[in-house]
Amino acid sequence: VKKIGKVVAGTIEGDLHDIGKNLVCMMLKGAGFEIIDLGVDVKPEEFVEAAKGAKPDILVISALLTTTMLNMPRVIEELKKAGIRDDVKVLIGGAPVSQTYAEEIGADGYSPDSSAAVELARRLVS
Ligand code: B12
Repeated sequence: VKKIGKVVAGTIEGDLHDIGKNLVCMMLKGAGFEIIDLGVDVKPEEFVEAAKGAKPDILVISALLTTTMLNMPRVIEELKKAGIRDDVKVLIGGAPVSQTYAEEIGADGYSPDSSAAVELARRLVS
């Protein structure tokens, strides 16, 4: 499969749920994205370090807890502090997350499931 983009993925700090994130990664890989999976309980600073190092097109951030989704905007703040917010698209998802929340925190996109995530990721890199 021809590579169409690079993704750094992870479940946000404090959260150990990874089934949904893994599904999204598998579907993106199948669609031609290179995946760097940081795993679970990923600190905002770790997302930013990976974004600096690997220079992905998209950060995929998952949260399954209403408490840990509140750590998602910290990734966007840290990207801004590092001066690289405009270099990478931020895609968020997970059961408690919504389109409204994505807009509120300034993410570039939200999808309710892994198939829709692939379509959105394709659009974001095209
Ligand atoms: C499996 C599970 C666990 C497993 C996780 C195993 C693992 N390796 O992931 C274990 C047992 C470890 C666990 C632990 C806990 N859990 Co739990 N867990 C679940 C459960 C049953 C299923 C979640 C799941 O995997 N769903 C299936 C996947 C495929 O769906 P998904 O994650 O939503 O992903 C899809 C979409 O959301 C989307 N998506 C996901 N991520 C992303 C990212 C992007 C960028 C995009 C675009 C899309 C996307 O695509 C996916 C595919 O379609 C849910 C209840 C439920 N029925 O949902 C509770 C649930 C999430 N857990 C809950 C809780 C409370 C906990 C614990 C706090 C329990 C405790 N007291 O210890 C701990 C937290 C541990 C921690 N720090 O994270 C609550 C959360 C409540 C809340 N309001 O926040 C839930 C809702 C159960 C409940 N009804 O109370 N849990």
